[in-house]
Amino acid sequence: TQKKPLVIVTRKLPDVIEARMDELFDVRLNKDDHPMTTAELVAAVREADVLVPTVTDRIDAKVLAQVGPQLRLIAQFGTGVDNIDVETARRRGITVTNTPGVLTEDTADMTMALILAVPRRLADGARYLRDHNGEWPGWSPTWMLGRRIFGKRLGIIGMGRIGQAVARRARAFGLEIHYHNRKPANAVIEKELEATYWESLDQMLAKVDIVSVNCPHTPATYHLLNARRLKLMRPDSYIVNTARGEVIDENALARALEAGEIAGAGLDVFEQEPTVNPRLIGLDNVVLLPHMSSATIEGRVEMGGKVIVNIKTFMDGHRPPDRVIPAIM
Ligand code: 8YV
Repeated sequence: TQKKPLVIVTRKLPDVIEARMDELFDVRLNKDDHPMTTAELVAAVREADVLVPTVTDRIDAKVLAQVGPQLRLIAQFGTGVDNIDVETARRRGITVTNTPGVLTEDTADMTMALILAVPRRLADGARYLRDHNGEWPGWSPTWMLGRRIFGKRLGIIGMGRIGQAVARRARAFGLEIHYHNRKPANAVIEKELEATYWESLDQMLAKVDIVSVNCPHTPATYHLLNARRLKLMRPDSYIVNTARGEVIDENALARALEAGEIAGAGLDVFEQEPTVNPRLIGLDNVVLLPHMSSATIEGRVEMGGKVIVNIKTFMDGHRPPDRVIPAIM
């Protein structure tokens, strides 16, 4: 019988997934679930046939310079692969896969939750009751007023799977859909969503009430929302980000929020995770979440299932379903 491939998993995965992996592969698990240090990562890539990393593992050119000749596959547990230098991996003959699709709806749900929570001050109200031990002055005509969602304009940056799933939800809440993307979505999608395409992000930003970031982090989207672009947004507008912190210049955003140049923000992702910019913590008009948009039990099990299929298909000598093609810049 063929020797089973050594699969090194960098974080603790759902039990059912670990058990299944154990049957199929010679698997080395990270039982105590600590984020791997660079030294541990280097040791892992020297030995593994397959590495299963997550968003918390930086697999850059330095780490890839140390890989052993047996490493042929990096099967990311996650959809975004901005933690991996995919181009360098390709040049070293290493295939990279990810887990697209299975976290689309969960991420879109959390995006919608933030779109509702920030303008309607959901966290503000909840925090008030908690901080005041359940005591409050009682109803008042002018207390805890937020802004209406219905009828407003939503500007989605990145109309991929997640952007489209956000648009579908937002339509049910009476939002008008606008979007910016490298290219227009196909006609069927545009028609279904009655979405307006903006080739110019600058023009869209000046027009919409809520901006939602749903694009990947790539060299082309790094600090896409920089100080200049944030200034184009209206002072009564909001921004939500469930994609990657790096797409927004976080210091510029904190400044704009402090100055009242933007009304509020809902952020599930940050530039220097797990660190949250301290300037954001102090602001009342922001809702901050610890990167949990895809955090459902169902989603994590399906992500693990995809990782297993990708490894198995690759080991059987076929092209894995979720191979990541390095972007042509
Ligand atoms: C994943 C994510 O859970 O899939 C992504 O891109 O950001 C997450 O929600 C994480 O990446 C796990 O690696």
